[in-house]
Amino acid sequence: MARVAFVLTTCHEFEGVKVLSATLRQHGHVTDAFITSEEQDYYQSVLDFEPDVIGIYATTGQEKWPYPYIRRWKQALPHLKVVMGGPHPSHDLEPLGEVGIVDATIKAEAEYALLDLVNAWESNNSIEFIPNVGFRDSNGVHVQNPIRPVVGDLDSLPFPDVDPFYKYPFLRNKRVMQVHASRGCQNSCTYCSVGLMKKEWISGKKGEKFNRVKSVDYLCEEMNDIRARYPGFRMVNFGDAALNMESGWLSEFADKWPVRVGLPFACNVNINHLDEQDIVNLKRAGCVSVQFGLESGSEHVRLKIYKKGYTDEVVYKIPPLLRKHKLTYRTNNIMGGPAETLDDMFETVRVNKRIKPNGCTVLIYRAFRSTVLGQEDYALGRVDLSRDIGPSIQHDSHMKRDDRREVVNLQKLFNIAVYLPGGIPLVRRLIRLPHNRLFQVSQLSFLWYQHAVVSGYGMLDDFLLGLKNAAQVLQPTREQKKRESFLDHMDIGPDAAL
Ligand code: B12
Ligand code: SF4
Repeated sequence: MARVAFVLTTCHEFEGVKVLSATLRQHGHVTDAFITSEEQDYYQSVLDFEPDVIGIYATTGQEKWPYPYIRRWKQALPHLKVVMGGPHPSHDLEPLGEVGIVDATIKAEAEYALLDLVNAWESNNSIEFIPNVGFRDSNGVHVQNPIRPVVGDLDSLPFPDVDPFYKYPFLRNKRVMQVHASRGCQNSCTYCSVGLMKKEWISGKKGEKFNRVKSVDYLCEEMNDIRARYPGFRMVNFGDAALNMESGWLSEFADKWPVRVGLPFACNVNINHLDEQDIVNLKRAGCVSVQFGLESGSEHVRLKIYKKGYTDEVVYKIPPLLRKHKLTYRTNNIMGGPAETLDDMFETVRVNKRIKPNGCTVLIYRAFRSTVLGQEDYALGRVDLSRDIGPSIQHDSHMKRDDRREVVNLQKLFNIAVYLPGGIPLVRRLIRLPHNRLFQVSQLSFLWYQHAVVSGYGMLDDFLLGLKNAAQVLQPTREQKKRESFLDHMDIGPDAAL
């Protein structure tokens, strides 16, 4: 029996960690998760747990924050092993360069790889042949083992383990519970890691699928298992790329969810695969709000650069149907992608005005090496390597652009341009001004209202969540130190509704 501590700096219930924890517990190990904002003395809390293994979940840019803690934990617990998983080490073995800190990485889905690794460390066996694992060989060379197939049947996994998260009063007492019904995505947008995941994680063998859904029965049982212990939740937010992942699933869901669970919910949808009957089913099931990625108002940028797959026809067809069935909807938008001009970005404003969403989330384009477009950006020298903008896609651009100031300001003032009468000419002038806090406060206010009221997450919960992640999500970078702001630290994933 090993003791495994997951260390996290974002105040959120992580589906990946929940499932890893459940799998380890199912096999006799002891697990817990530690969120920086929720602990009085983070170092001591983890130390008191006496872990044998520390697991770090890392997106790119968010891998280094626990290193100073780990140095101290390793001094106090000389046998301690550290593994890093998640999107960053799945595409980059660079963390293995942190000799004395990271002992191994895991690429892709980690349920059984982590179990094998923990078992091997516990019994002092070699980790060299464990599929998915990355390690330093005896010459110090970084080796990535081939990966095993992704979990084929999500129902074969134990229910995600919420206890390590709901031990925290803030997470268990908030209004909205975070849940996942699926893995994968129908799209392969070039700015998102999903495209390369599909290529690298799926061998092409018959029966192997990247897009998978939990059965409706499993999902309802999972929910009722959680609610039996944590009855306070008033609403569910599905973090999936799209709840309409598999044809036919929504109809069964609409039959069973209201009877067996009965909580209202918000979710993301894929508008290419959404028809009126799906919208009726969503409504019937208790959906109150959906979110989808428009990303760019320019059809050229959306289809050719981002390969989003949504034509203008679809973009204009779905919103009236959502309004007809009284579902509120929010769009996700990106500012400052490669080949996108300021006029294209104002086209994104205009399309939003036309399709009348109840809210617009706006992120700044960031080139990740784990994406098709990001790799192209680095190869073609479009990224300003001298700029350290931290991991966020909320506050600044690291692209080489002459109009960077305008792009960053437009992201902050986007909602004013969309919702204020005469907003576009006003914002066209304002974006030439230096960055300032007023612009950030404006963005924050819209975001807060849209999350809290439109999507139903609750004013106080949403405010507190923002504050917690403001303090804890990111390590300050050189530039953040210069102009630290609450908004920069809001934690919003692309197409992942908060
Ligand atoms: C839901 C979601 C969110 C949610 C929840 C966060 C989360 N990561 O779970 C919220 C809204 C909070 C969010 C925020 C952000 N997100 Co987000 N998010 C997603 C999304 C859509 C699904 C993630 C998910 O739950 N999948 C289902 C679970 C079961 O899979 P999983 O999390 O990958 O976990 C498996 C493995 O990764 C691994 N694993 C997970 N944890 C651990 C831990 C250890 C120790 C080990 C060994 C393995 C391991 O095993 C798990 C089970 O198989 C993905 C896109 C995608 N489809 O993957 C983007 C994605 C992860 N997000 C991304 C980004 C950029 C962000 C933000 C940085 C955005 C920002 N604010 O600037 C923040 C970062 C916050 C954070 N700490 O994660 C990027 C990461 C890209 C990269 N290369 O780093 C992704 C890949 C989308 C993209 N643009 O490509 N996000
Ligand atoms: S951005 Fe969203 S829709 Fe596009 S591939 Fe990623 S998860 Fe899917």
